[in-house]
Amino acid sequence: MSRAMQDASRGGAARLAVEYVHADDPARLLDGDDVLAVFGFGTAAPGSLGDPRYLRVPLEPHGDAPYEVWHANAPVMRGCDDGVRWASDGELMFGVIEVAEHDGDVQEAARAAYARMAAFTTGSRTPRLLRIWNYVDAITFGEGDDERYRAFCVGRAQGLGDFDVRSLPAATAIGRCDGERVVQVYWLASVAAGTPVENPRQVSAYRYPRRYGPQPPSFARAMLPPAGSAMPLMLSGTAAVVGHVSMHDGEVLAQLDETFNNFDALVGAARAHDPSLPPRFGAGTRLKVYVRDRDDLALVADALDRRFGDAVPRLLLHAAICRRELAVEIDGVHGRPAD
Ligand code: 3EB
Repeated sequence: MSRAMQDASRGGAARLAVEYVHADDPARLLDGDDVLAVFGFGTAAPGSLGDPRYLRVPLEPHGDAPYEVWHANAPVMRGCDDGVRWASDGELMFGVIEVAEHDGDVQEAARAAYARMAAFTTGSRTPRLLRIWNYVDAITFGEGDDERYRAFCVGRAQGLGDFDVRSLPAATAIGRCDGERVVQVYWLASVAAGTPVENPRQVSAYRYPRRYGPQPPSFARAMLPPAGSAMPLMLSGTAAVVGHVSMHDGEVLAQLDETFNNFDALVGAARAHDPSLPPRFGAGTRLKVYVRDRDDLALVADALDRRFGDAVPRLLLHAAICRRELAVEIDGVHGRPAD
């Protein structure tokens, strides 16, 4: 059977629901046998709960942070293999790998993380990468092609090996602010392939011109889930980039508006494939909002309150964006309210 026929025959059973939940005892969030992953944010969250489904993301939240919980189909299996911590329900896999940099060599740490992830997922029942998150310390440190984000992009592409840019996963690459030189990569993979979506207002990142570095960033702007699955659209980290150019340098609120203009275009492109997706963000949307300057967090929170009120669950995090002039970036998921 061809890969495509296998995908078609197996696809459709995947389920993913993303929730933001307040909890005094996060260990209880792991009780459900449909729980694929739980994320805690910042120093107030536990570093480990002795379960590979739990991950602390080292970004400080603004205000009282919820935990992020991914529900899939029960039962979820889990394990640790050669540095990969994983959980899977047979349709979807959550995986995480953390690689310490030696002497600040972020390129080599990224290469090693991606090579391990690629080998692990390719050899699993869930070989199709849908979505990847990357957390890298001091992401805009260094000048020109020595900038750490550019070195990360080189190592990422090396670790992926031979790849077709048209099947790259959606992604976020964001700067942690805790001084730990550890490349943290976590991902969602599936049995059946999703459909990558590009943004008509933006040049595809994998086609960025040379001025942004020797290796264009390897990601799709969004990923539609496998056909027939009960999963939201997965939105990559999105900022005030129009074409390939950063807009509104120094104006965080103008960048926020531009980011939502980009999301309107991206959701529009996704709706051409799946018209049942709501055209606007709402109760089936979850947003993670990354803000570079701590002093801008309250300003951005207020602007989001004015834009959405209580209609869109969201989480604000203090994090460095991979271009210095970008003050805000947002990623998330977008689906029908019942998803
Ligand atoms: C941009 O539009 C902003 O390198 O994986 C967003 C999402 C960005 C993912 C990545 C980078 C990445 O270019 C930066």
